[in-house]
Amino acid sequence: MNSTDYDTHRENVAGRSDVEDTPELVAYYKELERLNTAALWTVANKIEPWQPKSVSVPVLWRYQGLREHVLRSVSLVTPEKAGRRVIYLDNPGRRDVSAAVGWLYSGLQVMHPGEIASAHAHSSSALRFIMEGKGAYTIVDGHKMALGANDFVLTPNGTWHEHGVEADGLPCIWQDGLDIPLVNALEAGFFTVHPDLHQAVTHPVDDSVALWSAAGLRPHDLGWNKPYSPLFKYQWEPTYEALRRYAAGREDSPFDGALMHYTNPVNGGHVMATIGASMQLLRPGFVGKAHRHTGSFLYQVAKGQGYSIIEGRRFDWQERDIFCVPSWAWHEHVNTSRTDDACLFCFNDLPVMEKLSLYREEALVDNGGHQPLIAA
Ligand code: 1HN
Repeated sequence: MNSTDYDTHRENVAGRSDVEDTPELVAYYKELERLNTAALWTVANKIEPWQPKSVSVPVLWRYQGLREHVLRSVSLVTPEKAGRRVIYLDNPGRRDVSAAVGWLYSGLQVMHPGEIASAHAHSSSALRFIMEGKGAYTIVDGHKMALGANDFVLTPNGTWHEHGVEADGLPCIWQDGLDIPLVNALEAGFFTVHPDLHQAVTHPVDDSVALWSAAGLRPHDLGWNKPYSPLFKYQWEPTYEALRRYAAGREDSPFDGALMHYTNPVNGGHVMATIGASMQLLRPGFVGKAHRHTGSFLYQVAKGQGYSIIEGRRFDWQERDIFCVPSWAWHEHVNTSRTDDACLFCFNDLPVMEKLSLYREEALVDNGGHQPLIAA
């Protein structure tokens, strides 16, 4: 009963539990169970794996195909009835916790011009990455932000937030990312609906960008001691420009090309306490090598086309596709275009892994640093 499928090469070595069932032991286990106890050696190999073995499956969600289903929800439910009109990404290995990968949730939210989704707050941290449309906005604690394609916006833990699309806009779709599965696993989830259902806009539109994203400068007389970034919106144009300059000024990382983290301008750290985010640029023809690390990662293709090999399987992607890399999964990225950059937006649980001292990383050394492909 102790055999596990964790690592067949290293199974049953000295120091690991290896107790065969006998009628006496089975009877003993039953008695222990009645006392709400159990013998550690019956579960030790399972709860102490040699290395992380994610139950999340590598998945590519192709936007083409999914998009029409997301749009169809508009005629089926209203934001008022649904709360949020979202089609979420349901990893086959994580259906029990509604996660897209690991302890991260993600979904595609759609709103039509003139629609508004009411204000609420929760102890989950959330982010949005805008996929298409015109006129989308989010209000966070009275700060309204206008949102365009590839803009990245925060709605941190505890903040009032609501979304809408201006009446003269176009249908909008964005990706939501939340740590709800993690917060639920920690049994720390609270949720409150705003007493007026909507917030007053109490600051100039996009003021967080005006105040907090000046070129390396920080306001003298504005204090900030909250555990998340005071800059709520990271716009695409300056992000892409920064990446291009970064890529031009140095050699690529063999694994990630040019990768930059979105940061809290106050301390240079992650944007929120539990979720980090990055954008990376793969120059034309970039062929990355394989590595693996702890943490769960969801990528959206912000620009370009290529493929990633994840745990020996190739996933071909194009703009707006989303894919996940589970913890400790081998992965390598390739930009198949000879002329254009590819950009991958990513959000992840790195702040959690780092704070808990659980981050580990390893490069693949065999086979020239590339994974052998597993036959489909
Ligand atoms: C939420 O607050 C939003 O604010 C979207 O748009 C998806 C999924 C679960 C819990 C809260 C939003 C969510 C969510």
